[in-house]
Amino acid sequence: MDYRITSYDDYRKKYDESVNNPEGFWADVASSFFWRKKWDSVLEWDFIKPEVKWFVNGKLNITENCLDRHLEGNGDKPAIIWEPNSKDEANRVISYRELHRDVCKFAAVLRSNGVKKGDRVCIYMGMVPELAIAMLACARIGAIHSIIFGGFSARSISDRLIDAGAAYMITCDGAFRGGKTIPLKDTVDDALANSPGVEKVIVFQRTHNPVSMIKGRDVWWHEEMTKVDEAELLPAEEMDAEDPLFILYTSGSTGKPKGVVHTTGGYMVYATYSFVNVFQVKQDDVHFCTADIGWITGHSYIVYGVLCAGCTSVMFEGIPTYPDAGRFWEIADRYKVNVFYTAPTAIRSLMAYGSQPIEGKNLDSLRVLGTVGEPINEEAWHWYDEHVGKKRCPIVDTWWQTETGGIMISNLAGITPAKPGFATLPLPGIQPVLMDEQGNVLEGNEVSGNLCIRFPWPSIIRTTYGDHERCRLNYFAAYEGMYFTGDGCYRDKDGMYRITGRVDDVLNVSGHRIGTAEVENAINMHTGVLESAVVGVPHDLKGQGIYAYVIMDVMPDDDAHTAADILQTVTRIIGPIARPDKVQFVKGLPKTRSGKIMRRILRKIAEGETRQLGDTSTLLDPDIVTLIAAGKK
Ligand code: 7RM
Repeated sequence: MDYRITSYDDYRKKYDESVNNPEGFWADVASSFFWRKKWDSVLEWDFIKPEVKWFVNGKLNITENCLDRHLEGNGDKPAIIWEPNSKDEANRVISYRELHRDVCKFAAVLRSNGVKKGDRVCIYMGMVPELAIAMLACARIGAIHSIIFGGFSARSISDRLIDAGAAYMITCDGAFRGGKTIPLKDTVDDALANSPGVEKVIVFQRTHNPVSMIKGRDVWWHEEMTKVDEAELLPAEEMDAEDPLFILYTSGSTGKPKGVVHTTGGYMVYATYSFVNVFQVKQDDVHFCTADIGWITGHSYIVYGVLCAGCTSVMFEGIPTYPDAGRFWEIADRYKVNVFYTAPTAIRSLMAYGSQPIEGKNLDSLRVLGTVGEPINEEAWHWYDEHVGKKRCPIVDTWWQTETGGIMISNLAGITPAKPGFATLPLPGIQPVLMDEQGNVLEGNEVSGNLCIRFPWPSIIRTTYGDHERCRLNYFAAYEGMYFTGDGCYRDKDGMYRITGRVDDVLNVSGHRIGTAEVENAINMHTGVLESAVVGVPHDLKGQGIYAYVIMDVMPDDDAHTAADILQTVTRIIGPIARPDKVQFVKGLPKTRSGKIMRRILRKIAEGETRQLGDTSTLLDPDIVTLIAAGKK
């Protein structure tokens, strides 16, 4: 890992080099990976089309980098340490050699069930090692995985299955989460009733709750695995650097989630490079990322980046507060975790339990702490620093997105300075710019604007699956020749970046991205709803809460009852993460003459502001604002 940044001076030097000679810089980084064939050219790009190709004509398989490469020197090292939901169940420690064997075996299972290179495979599982095995097995044979977070509804699954044109699914009978058993297979069955394109479902048995297995379509994971010859380890498919590795759906400002496409070579290089540098990991480090693999954070920093770097990844099935709020700290002590990476929302929820669950825990193996997913408030930052890091662990505040594949702006642990509330400085290779609404670059410091990136990096989004124009419009059309992040940002006097939140209609609830339009569409499906408008409101634990204004054809007699029914509908259509925190029934919505909903006003009212609502003169019916603010129907 000779691309590791070792000092502040080295950071400055590498940053300059990455700007002045990006191709040379990235060729150096990429050289420390295993390629079946080296690239012909490092980069071809055009942000207008957009088209970006990294390591052109390079050939590789990411699983050879994650697994085979480590077998000789580190075959017995734990690749994954799995901590089950229940403390009464045994953990699992899976060495690189065992993981390699299981991935090869399951890859053979996929093949024998008809999966071919380029096929899309949807995965809907809980946090069990077999989830990592399933994704790596797809990568081994060149199938494109699309993981769907286990909290999504049947409807969300079928939307994604159809969009991805997936003929294969991998799931579990159920998942354990805290005190609950979640019937994943039942949800998949509901989803498949609306997406007949799926031919095969492979079911991993985790919870042993009864499930229905459809003849010819559904097969058991454990039965299929016994049919594979152990001795014959499946060789990896040779992939082009630009062959898609995975699709991951994420919310945008329209109602329909987009399938973000990442490709093999660039994603591998950047996920690993950012992992090594931001967390300053050492060869034998134990890394504990608390995200779910169903989100990009889990893809990059539980699976691909961590395994590529040859470290040990702790994978936790449960939730931070089960059976008590000391669970994370117990895991950290038990496995001698060196790097701990979580979200501000988790820190805030644990803060609420006070320092008692953390007292008596050692935590002296911890060396680096990280946060991701949303801006971290200063109170949470200091609590994390004092109680978890004992004021001796650097905290890295890592800003990035599903679309960026890896961490873009962050301090590097112990190398570059931290500043509470600031993601601080871009990694070498990343060129952020702030733009004003008119499309001018804001030069200099102490400025706020829309955050764009003006030069490609290896793991930039390549397309949105099945709709390239959508990718162009969403990310490359707002500012010509730039990638637009959708985030607002401030650059302070020292050139440090502070992410201020989304500037589009995307909410960030407990670090989960949810489009207001998505929630509105779900609400509008409820009987009797004529129209709705959803806005985000500050929320102590979740960062942002969801506030819904709803117009019914007949005003309800019992608001609470109807509101509860609507929440039920949203849960059924999207999933529990999208449930509004508050539903307010209204007679109308504040709209401009052109029919645009003035969300600015709705946000203020949701925050409890009833007087200073700003200019309402452009509204079609200004009186409606007074009614809404007064809570009148
Ligand atoms: C990794 C991930 C992306 C959105 C992004 C931001 C917000 C993420 C930070 C942050 C402030 C951070 N992918 N965001 N990290 N805001 N500070 N360190 O979260 O695609 O699910 O979300 O999350 O708004 O655009 S994501």
